[in-house]
Amino acid sequence: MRITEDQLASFSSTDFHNRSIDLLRERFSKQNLNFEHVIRKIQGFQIAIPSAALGNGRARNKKSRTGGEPRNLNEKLEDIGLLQQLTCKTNSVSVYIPWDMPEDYQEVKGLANELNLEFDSMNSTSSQDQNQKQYAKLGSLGNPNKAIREEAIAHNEDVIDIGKKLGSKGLTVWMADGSNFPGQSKFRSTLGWTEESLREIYEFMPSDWDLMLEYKPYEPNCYHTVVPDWGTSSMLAKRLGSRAKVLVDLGHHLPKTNIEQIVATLMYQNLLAGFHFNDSKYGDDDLNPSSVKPYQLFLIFCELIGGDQDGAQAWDSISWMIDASYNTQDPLVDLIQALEAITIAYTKAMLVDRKRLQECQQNGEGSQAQEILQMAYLTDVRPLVCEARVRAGGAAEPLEAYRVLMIRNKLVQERGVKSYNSIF
Ligand code: RM4
Ligand code: MN
Ligand code: MN
Repeated sequence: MRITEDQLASFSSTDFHNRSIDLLRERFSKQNLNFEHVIRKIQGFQIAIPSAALGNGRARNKKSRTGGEPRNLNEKLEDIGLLQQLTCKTNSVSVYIPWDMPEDYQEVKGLANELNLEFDSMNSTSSQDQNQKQYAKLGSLGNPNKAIREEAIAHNEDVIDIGKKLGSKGLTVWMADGSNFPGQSKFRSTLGWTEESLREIYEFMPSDWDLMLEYKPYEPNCYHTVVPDWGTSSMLAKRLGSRAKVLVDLGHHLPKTNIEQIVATLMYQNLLAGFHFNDSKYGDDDLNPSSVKPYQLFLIFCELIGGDQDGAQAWDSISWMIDASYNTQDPLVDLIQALEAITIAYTKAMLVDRKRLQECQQNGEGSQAQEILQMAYLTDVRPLVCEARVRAGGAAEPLEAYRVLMIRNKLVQERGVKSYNSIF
């Protein structure tokens, strides 16, 4: 289904919105910030949706079916099309293989074109619940058994071939490899095999592709993970070559880790591939971005903007994707909230008075630096995000529009109550 322009326009901004914008304009001129520039930046910021997030799917959590779920990649594209119409915040899909195999390439590409959607990086899969049964014990690309490693390499090469046909330009690799008992696995050997396998995949990639390597401290293995942290991931990326970089999934850190510092350090080396946005309380919880630690997300964006402005690593070289799991609620509602939350964090970070902050940093001023950050963080930027969206043709309040237009009901009518992608 598609939403008509009239329907979108019926959710227009209110008087309250206009007054809030006037106040923000005043604040901008006091701070010497260019209002139009910020609006343009918000509009330009686009976040990819993972094909795996559009149904009540994904491993780990229990599922409660919403109904009207997309049954194949085409229907997933249609869902992202709806999100884009409402929010103007997502113009691409990141496809997981084998979960979302394209059936008819011409048809999929034609549909994406019609919906103005692009294909972001491709994702291979490597854990035991994802169709490759023999990885279960000792992993995929780092498995001691050469035949299994070769199968895992071939899987990644297949994913690249599929991505080439779709017009993607990157491969994201997350490895579930590791072990559960001390002594079960020889650390150096597994790491070496992993590097060799990754090198084959890297060399197989077209020259205009990037390889993005995730890291994660534990799960599914509880004793040792082959690529547990950003240090190991960046070491491997550097050894592979300049088109390999480190992907930061916000849920892949032990509690209390300073993720904003990791981001700064990666940018320092031009090694930041991009993000998988989500939030977490304990581990890889796949909660919605900003639902638990919104200040952390704000601080991460402060580093991203700073790193770009200082010339460490260009903003445009970084890719943005949501990687959260929607099992208990309507995934489209969660995704609208996620897109909004990420954009809010980014917008707040643009309001930081960087000149004054730099002076504080030069003199080691803690409390003033804190005040500067809080001033930006505590500003309600929702009217700015709304203004940018409405000007781009989206709905003033996407969630309200989604509910009032009864989009889920219509999808249920179209696709049925029990519709879903059977691979989960
Ligand atoms: C992992 C990681 C990957 C995702 C899998 C399903 O924790 O976040 O990006 O593809 O989960
Ligand atoms: Mn991830
Ligand atoms: Mn994850």
